[in-house]
Amino acid sequence: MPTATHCPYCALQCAMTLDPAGPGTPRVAGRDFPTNRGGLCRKGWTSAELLGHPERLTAPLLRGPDGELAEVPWATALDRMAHEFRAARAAHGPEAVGIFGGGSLTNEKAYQLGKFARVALGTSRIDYNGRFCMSSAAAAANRSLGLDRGLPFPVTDLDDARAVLLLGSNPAETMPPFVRHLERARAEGGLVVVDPRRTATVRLTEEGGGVHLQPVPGTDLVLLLGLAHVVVHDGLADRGYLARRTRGLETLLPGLAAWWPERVEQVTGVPAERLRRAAHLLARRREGTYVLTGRGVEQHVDGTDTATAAINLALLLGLPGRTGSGYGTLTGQGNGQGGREHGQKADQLPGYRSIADPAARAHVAAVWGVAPEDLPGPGVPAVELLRGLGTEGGVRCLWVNGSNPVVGAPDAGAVERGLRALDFLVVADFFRSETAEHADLVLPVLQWAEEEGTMTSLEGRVLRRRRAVDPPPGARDELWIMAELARRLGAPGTFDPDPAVVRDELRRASAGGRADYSGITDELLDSGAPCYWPHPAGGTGTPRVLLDRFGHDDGRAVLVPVRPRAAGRAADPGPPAHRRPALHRPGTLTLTTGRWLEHYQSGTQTRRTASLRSDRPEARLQIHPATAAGLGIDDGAPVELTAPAGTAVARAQLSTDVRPDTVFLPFHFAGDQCANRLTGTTAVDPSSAMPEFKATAVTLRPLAPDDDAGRPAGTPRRRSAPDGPVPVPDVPEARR
Ligand SMILES: Nc1nc2c(c(=O)[nH]1)N[C@H]1C(S)=C(S)[C@@H](COP(=O)(O)OP(=O)(O)OC[C@H]3O[C@@H](n4cnc5c(=O)[nH]c(N)nc54)[C@H](O)[C@@H]3O)O[C@H]1N2
Ligand SMILES: Nc1nc2c(c(=O)[nH]1)N[C@H]1C(S)=C(S)[C@@H](COP(=O)(O)OP(=O)(O)OC[C@H]3O[C@@H](n4cnc5c(=O)[nH]c(N)nc54)[C@H](O)[C@@H]3O)O[C@H]1N2
Ligand code: SF4
Ligand SMILES: [Mo]
Repeated sequence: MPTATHCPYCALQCAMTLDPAGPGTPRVAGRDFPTNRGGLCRKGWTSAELLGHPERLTAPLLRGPDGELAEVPWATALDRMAHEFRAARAAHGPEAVGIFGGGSLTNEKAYQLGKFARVALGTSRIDYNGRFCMSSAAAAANRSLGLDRGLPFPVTDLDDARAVLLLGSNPAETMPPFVRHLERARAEGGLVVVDPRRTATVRLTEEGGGVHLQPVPGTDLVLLLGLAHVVVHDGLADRGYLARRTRGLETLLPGLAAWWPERVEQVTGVPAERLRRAAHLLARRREGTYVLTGRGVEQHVDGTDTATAAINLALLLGLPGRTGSGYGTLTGQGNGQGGREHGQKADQLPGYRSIADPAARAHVAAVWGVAPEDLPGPGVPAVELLRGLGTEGGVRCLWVNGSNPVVGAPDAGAVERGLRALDFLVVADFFRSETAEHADLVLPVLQWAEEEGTMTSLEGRVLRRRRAVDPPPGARDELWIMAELARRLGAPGTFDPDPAVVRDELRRASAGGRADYSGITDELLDSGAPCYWPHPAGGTGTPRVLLDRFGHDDGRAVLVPVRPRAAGRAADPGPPAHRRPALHRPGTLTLTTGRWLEHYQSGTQTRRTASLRSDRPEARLQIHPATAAGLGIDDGAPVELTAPAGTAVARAQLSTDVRPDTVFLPFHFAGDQCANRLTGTTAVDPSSAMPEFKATAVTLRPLAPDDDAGRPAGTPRRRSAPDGPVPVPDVPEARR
């Protein structure tokens, strides 16, 4: 019998059916659903290949005295894990035990993981890979709009859009079926894309007569101030809306005055005329205009302020909280939305509640059957948690569940050193990821099609993930693992292995919170009715969540003035201080990173998918031909990239689609092709703790072909990064 479910990968959560009948891989078919209308991308089509993959883990692996991982029975594995948790706690206190979760986990698992950390381990040290994803967008939306729901309206609202500003987002590769919703805007010449590269999304835009703005990476805040400047100074702002629905206009305007388009051009490289044209286009189509952000503008050390500037622009145009226009951000991971609502983020409790709020603590503690004062306070964000691994006062015993930080986290070389310094590392995954290779204990878990649960998609809609096939013998569900561990640790409260029971508890824990799921019953989910949060018990769901009022107490949105951080410095004899430093240091280029269509994230999954791997077997460094010529780099030749954090190697792919001062490397590859060996953690966004993924100063050096000869793709040239003191990188002033 075919089972109706959703794709395991991104937040679009395309609907599919899985038919396990017959030999071999279950058959995948697209299923009609508002977000994907039967469409799937290559990752979705090939997703079922991994279910019966030969490298699938089917027994726990424990590192033996010989240093090798070897299969052990589950009871041995769980006894050992509980023993190590207890030992670390006894020797160093509860904060020495930590959990690193992920945005691919179901709501039930994310919820239980947060509860497990606080109740069974008594630690505040839990955070997750979503910190590297949408934390800046979330911080900005909370601050300006009083609510963080990726899209506060259904995706299908975009079908009627006549103009869409896409900021640092490349959905033609990262969410292909989503692009259909932009068709009207595209055909009417209403797409405006801001990206330092001419991407597949930019090509679509150009074909429709839309506008591509191609800034220097990391200068989006200035670009957005420039757009807002034009809107205000050309009389395009919606004064009536601003008076009715916002506050703070008077604090915003002075900061815009100085950013006239010609000045913005000097900083961003975007021609002043194009900027004006874009602003007027967005204002002219006001009734059908949307502003959407992606990781390209958010994954910066000023990501929160940049997302705030995008919201300010949308508010000046009068877009958010109305039907037929709006602001939103495109959630990334399959459950990127639900994953941040239910408690695996260091500062949050279920229902998008703050762990520092006494009322929230009392409510959740009552559901969990513990005393509020027994719940730990806020923990530390991902970068800080990873930086402290194995140190005095840091985490000594870590459980990674749903992430591959050796590839996906910034300063991946330092992450590897941290993992090696741990007393004990447990990794739960269905494959031996690069992080699992460092583990003392590996726990084999279920894949999406083998489990039951719910996911919350990019539009805040809760969806059923259904079991379509039987798991391989030996793999176990994380809810069962947590139940077994809780019992061994003598944890208070209940840890039920049944997802339906956990879901019911999640509903109660979320009741009254911002992300209230209490009315989203199993019956409602099964009926196929759209279930958008907030959905209080006895009430209805909320597809358009900001229509009547914004999330702040007075119902208004706040115009928060933001400015380039270093721009206020005293007159600088050199180039403008707010320019990204990479550009002013002779010989350096700006490295930006991101995604290809064929691979997903750290690549654990898609690098094991035969057709995707054969099409995209290794990393390629996108570089402008003029830049390459200047450095003596030929197309296809190996190049070494060096940044303060480390080095990486990739073959060059010459392309005029990237700015000459910028190079692009996908982050899907491991070993010395790992882009995150170059990204640093010396600075993070002060509001969201987002590291800098999208603008790193690098130098390039062509490698002699035989430097690279005989080395299969992705094999480290050293087995590991050198040990010893970590050199303090030279961080330019503007980035501190
Ligand atoms: N194929 C595929 N799809 C995915 C994923 C995947 O790994 N692979 N991951 C999913 C997840 S978790 C996420 S978060 C989403 C991310 O989806 P996107 O946000 O679309 O993905 P990225 O490629 O990280 O970044 C988008 C664009 O930002 C541009 N960019 C880089 N630096 C800058 C800058 O400084 N300013 C501006 N304006 N643009 C910049 C890049 O050139 C890139 O084209 O994709 C989801 N979908
Ligand atoms: N340079 C650079 N770095 C980036 C980004 C970038 O644009 N540039 N983007 C960032 C973003 S947006 C994101 S979201 C992160 C992602 O960063 P990672 O966490 O490194 O990425 P994933 O590959 O999704 O890792 C998930 C791991 O968990 C496993 N897994 C999947 N589902 C489950 C499950 O249900 N249970 C368990 N136990 N395991 C599971 C997978 O097999 C995989 O090994 O990367 C960030 N890193
Ligand atoms: S767009 Fe996202 S959800 Fe849809 S098939 Fe592709 S990876 Fe899966
Ligand atoms: Mo993400």
